[in-house]
Amino acid sequence: MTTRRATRSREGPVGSVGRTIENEDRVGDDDAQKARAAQFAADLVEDGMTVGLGTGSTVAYLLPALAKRHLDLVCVATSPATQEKAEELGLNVVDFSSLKSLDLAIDGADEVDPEGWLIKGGGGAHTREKIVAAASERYVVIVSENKVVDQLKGPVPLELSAFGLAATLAHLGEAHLRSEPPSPDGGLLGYYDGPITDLREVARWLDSVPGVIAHGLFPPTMVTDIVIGRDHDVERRSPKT
Ligand code: DER
Repeated sequence: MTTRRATRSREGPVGSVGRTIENEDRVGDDDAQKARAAQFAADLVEDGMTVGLGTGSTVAYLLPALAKRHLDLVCVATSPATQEKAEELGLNVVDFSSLKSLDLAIDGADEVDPEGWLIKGGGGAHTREKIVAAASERYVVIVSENKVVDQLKGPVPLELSAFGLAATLAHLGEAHLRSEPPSPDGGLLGYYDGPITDLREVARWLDSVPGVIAHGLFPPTMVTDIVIGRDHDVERRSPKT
């Protein structure tokens, strides 16, 4: 079987939730790797925890693995799709408006570099994912090995305010809108297409543009564990902070 490249589609994550770890032999290599990483992360969760649930095709393997543990958890979801699936599986999902912090969050990523910088947001949920990551004591990133790169390539997902959109795009220069519906919070989804050689500088600059609600560069300081699913095992890395 061939290993597929990472995709940036909003389709798939929810649809693939039915693929469980038991039938991983029947799915592609990267799916089996995602399932393995997801199972490893699900086993890190302890009874009584508050847990942030990410979005995407890797998290789609996490949800059933977590539900099967029948733990007493309070979960928050980073997207309506995750919320719907988690609730279907019997996980207790609450609104993320009153919890001040979370014990643990688990999420996928589009790209992971050797320092632990991430690109996220291929699924359009990076604003909520970043809020959840920042509120979590421990942030575990689960990926198949094709997500691990020597250098982040981009483009960098953006969520943009509709107000002043033309001015924001002009300010960003190399950026474009995605032909996708807005985020659940009403922001427009786009990509920053410019060079991202100096990640700290690009992240700082994108943070400084008022019309950018959030961008998909997540620094290593936000990440506590990177769990890489491989063909026969998982590798757990700590980011270089
Ligand atoms: O959209 C996102 O941020 C997702 O978490 C993405 O980064 C990972 O999605 P995947 O597990 O479907 O590759």
